[in-house]
Amino acid sequence: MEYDTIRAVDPDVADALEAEVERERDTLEMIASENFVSEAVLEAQGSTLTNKYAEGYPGERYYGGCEHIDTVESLAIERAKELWGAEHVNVQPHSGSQANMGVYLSVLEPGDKILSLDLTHGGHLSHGHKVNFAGKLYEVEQYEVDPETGYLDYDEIYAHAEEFDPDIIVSGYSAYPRQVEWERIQEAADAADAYHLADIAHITGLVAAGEHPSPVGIADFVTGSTHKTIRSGRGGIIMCDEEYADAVDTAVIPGMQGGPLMHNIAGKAVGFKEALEPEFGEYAAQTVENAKILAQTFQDNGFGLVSGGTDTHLVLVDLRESHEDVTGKDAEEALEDVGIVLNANTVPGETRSPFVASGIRAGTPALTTRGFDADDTERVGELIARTINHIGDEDVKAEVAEEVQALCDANPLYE
Ligand code: DSN
Repeated sequence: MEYDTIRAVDPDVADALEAEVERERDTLEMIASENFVSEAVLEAQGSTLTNKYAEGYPGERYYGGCEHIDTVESLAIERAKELWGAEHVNVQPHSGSQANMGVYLSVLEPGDKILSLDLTHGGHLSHGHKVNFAGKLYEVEQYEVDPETGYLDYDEIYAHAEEFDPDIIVSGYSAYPRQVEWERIQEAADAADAYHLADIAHITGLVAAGEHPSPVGIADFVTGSTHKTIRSGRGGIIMCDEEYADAVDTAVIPGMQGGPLMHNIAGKAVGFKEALEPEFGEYAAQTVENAKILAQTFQDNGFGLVSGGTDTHLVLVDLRESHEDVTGKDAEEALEDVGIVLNANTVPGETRSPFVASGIRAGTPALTTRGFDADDTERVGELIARTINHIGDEDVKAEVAEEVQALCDANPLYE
């Protein structure tokens, strides 16, 4: 069999792949859930493991020829245990949403009750939004952040849990800039005799590095994405105590997924090895420091922030406080025009549609991976503020775009 390059086989896709590398190089990537994996992780994900079916788990597969697959999956599991300290780990979920589905299927019946944070307050679709499987299969009530402070109101969550009597409480969020007090959520779960799922999708890397307190050992289940702050192969992960191991593993396969994406699991194994190196701790600390600098720069430029700042890798700007007529979408588009990529985001008390939204969410994981330090990040914050303050001004747009390119050139990516 002869092999050809993508360029030879499919120039259209080759063009798009090359254009994407250029786009990643020449823009400031500030979507809080994105990151840049190493070339070693890319190599693992592009490997022949994509060819292999391996339903089952290491040592117990439904297919032959799994000896190398077993090595890779076992390494991913052992490294994950070392990173997060969990008793049991399942690295097969195809995504963070799939990880949450695996947990629900392991301990809930259709019609059971979920208590989770509202999407517009920082939650996630898979925590029970009505358009999502979780909202269709289960009875869901949602808590909100305190409208005055933007912080979680743990007393309110406790009272809500006592009243609603949920079967599971979901903590862990997609747009919450503050540290989560896992014990306080656990108290509410205990009061309702409910399970507690902590979804650390966004902060897997921060938790592994000790930059955010860990819910492992507090919550019954911890789920995450493996390509966000932890910067490994794409997908999801479930962690739990040994007592739930069989229920979780059975829920994932045969309960919900077929063959594991072994090329992605190889990427997880490689990324987890990288995250066990001391440099990863420095990276995670710099990611949080950069987010704090970004928050301060926004505030110095008159922008309002949900919760007034950040403890994590992301900042949530409430544009209503400074720019009544600029929507999140307006800001997202103006920023993309100058080469700064982030997303419009709903904010607590949102009155616009989620496609338009009144806020923007900005994250520092990807910029920090490419080497952005405190000074670079302050400059980025100023460029964002300048762009939003001068939407429609072509001179400002050209000046900012030039500075964005200079920052990208000074911090090269995938050379
Ligand atoms: N899409 C992710 C995020 O941006 O937060 C969540 O799945």
